[in-house]
Amino acid sequence: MVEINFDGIVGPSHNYAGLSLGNIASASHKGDPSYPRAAALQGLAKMRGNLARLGVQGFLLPLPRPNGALADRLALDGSEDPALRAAPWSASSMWTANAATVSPSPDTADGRCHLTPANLVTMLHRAQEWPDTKRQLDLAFADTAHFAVHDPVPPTFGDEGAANHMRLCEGHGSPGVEVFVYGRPGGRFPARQHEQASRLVARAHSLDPARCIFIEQNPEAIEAGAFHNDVVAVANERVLFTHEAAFADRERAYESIRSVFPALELVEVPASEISLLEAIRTYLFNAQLVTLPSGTMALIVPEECRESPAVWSWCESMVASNGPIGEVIPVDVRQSMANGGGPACLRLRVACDPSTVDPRFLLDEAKADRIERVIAETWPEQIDPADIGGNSLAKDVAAARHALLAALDISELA
Ligand code: SUG
Repeated sequence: MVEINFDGIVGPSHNYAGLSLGNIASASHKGDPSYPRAAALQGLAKMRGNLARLGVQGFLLPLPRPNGALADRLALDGSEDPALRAAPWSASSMWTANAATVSPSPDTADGRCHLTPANLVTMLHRAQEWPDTKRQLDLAFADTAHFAVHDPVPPTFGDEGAANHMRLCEGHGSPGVEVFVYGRPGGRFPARQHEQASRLVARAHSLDPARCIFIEQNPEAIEAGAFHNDVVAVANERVLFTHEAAFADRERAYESIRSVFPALELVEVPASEISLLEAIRTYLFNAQLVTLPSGTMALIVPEECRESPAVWSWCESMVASNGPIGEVIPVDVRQSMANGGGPACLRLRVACDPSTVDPRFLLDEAKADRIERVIAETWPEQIDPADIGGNSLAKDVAAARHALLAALDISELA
């Protein structure tokens, strides 16, 4: 059993429409031209790097866009807010950390890996994702002897998937402690993950209640732009890497984890070293914390971290300190970052036996070459805000996705 990262391939309609209230990067890049081809190639380069490092890598495909059914329901006639017009075009499914919450087999009562697609109800452009996401999860994890794919949490209770969920364990194949982090509404920005949604997912996945922990996000962190907990904390095996301002009551949060998982190794970054705003600007915590085959733990961070003197010098001293995180590896995912999606947003972690997954969703070098060729030939080079809604772009975007499905032989999703 290994941990597989399923990265979302950045879709051909990737654009900056400023759709996510409370996501500082999305708001500040609203109206900028986007570069879908470059964005998808950046994501693919990250996948190739991790395939080489970890020996296994999965992917999920872009969803059909523009979403004609949603466009019809919005009664678009040109008089609407441009944000409404842009919603059916969003490539937001690239951030697969929001595709589902995953509980691997050692944690569940029936010994299967359980996945619940996130309803993403807080944001219109994201709420359209789950039916197509579920279709894809049903296909990739079709082996019902090993996987159970649930229906999403019913609306009202917002659920944002793995971005608000962490798992602590001795190794990916050992029983884990699952940590669910929710926000309380009432602040300037929406609290996207509801406590009842987290509790419902834990029950649906038949987790041992004694090994589930529910923690409130710090309202100050949400206010500062941490719209998901994975913007300020990440866990891998025994390690929790977190900003000190991530949780509403940090001492109690750490204590409640330690009480069921005494082996916890906490790496906490104080605000005096890296301010909450700098952590959110650079996305230091939206990193992939992975165990390399050598046993060393590596933190895969956005390039933006290397450019920040405060963040980079902290990383350098962390590596020198002989702590649990032995390496920091920057990657360039700038096109995604400009919409608030770092290396961790772009991947969904599934701990399982790779032979139980539909092999069409697993990457190898030859497949990466094929994907790269399709992107280079068919993904739009640039999208300007005025292009959104146009027929010719709609045709190009749909044709590009179909070319990818054909190249990967996944016609079920056409
Ligand atoms: O939901 N951005 C995404 C970013 C998701 C990041 N994921 C995690 N933290 N796991 C969001 O806010 C921006 C779309 C736009 O503005 O066009 C957007 O949806």
